[in-house]
Amino acid sequence: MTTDFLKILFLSTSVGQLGSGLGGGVELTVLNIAKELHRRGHKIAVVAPVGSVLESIPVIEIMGDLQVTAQTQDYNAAIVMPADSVLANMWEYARKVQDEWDVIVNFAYDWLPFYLTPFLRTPIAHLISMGSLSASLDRIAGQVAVEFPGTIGVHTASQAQTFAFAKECQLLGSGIDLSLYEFCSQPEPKLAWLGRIAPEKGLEDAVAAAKITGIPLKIMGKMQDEDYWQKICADWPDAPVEYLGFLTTSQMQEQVRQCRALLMTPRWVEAFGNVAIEALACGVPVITYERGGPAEIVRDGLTGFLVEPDSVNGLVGAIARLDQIDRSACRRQAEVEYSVGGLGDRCEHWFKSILKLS
Ligand code: HBI
Repeated sequence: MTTDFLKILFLSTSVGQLGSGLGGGVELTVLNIAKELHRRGHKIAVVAPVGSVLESIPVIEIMGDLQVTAQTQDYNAAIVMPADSVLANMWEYARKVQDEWDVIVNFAYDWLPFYLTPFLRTPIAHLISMGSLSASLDRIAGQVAVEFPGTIGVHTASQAQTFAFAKECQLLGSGIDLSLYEFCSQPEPKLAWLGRIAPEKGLEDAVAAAKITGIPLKIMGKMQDEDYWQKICADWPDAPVEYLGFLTTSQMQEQVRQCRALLMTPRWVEAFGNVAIEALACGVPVITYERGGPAEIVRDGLTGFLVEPDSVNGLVGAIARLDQIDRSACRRQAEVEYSVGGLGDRCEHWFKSILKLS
């Protein structure tokens, strides 16, 4: 192995095909890290469920049944492995080809990849994409954090703090290709909400704020929990909201850039909140509950507002103060702190430290 160029095998999330939106922020993270490291000359391949697409990055498609999503399970639920588990099949493939790769990077938030770590020869880097959700993952990841120091990566300090092994975690932040997001200085009188339509994202609060302020809310993201969406529509029949679907990055930013602000209403400790930096990159201020990753991203009063968690009135109060925000400061923060180049630097350093090359 030359220390300049690494051969890196990515193992994707196991809950959906890359490109389906079921993998939430991890899909964008896998794409951005893979593209940036490939651009730098590293050899990259991504192992993912069949049907996955990742622009020009080579994808090894694996058959099998998708994993149950961790956030729908109880904290003490037993580990669920479908009979023909795509996750198990992905790791069977990785075990077979491991000697062709310098490092394997796991993006799945599941017990199996952590359990398998001591059984493989090739070093494994685990990028944990959510805060603590299950006793089984907390326990097995804690064992890997002790046995393989430095191999656990997370996005933010508040995400790390949800785990007992917080101090063992590498903080990676996140990053996006800023050239894909066009700055807008003159917004229209509307608000945006982005994310998987699911209970942990607290969409109902953003709908309530739209109803109170009378400002139209544009909702974009994967329709993950239809019943949850139907209940919001039933509870708020005349709120000025419109669901625009699960859009491509280009289509999404075309909509978001025209908005006065992005509302983020996480009920859980959002590990990062890629949608926050996507909005900032368009010059769009972010109004977010002061909880988890987004609270570490938004500069209160400068690039958006931090609001008391679960306070709809707090959202309404922040919306009334949006004229205080200089939209170019939002774009500048994305450029300084959340470029894909910075993310690439942090990942390169992480992988090389695991391989004891730096
Ligand atoms: N659940 N079991 C499981 N495995 C994952 O990889 C996973 C998940 N839930 C959500 C998820 N990944 C991603 O949407 C988030 O990490 C962003």
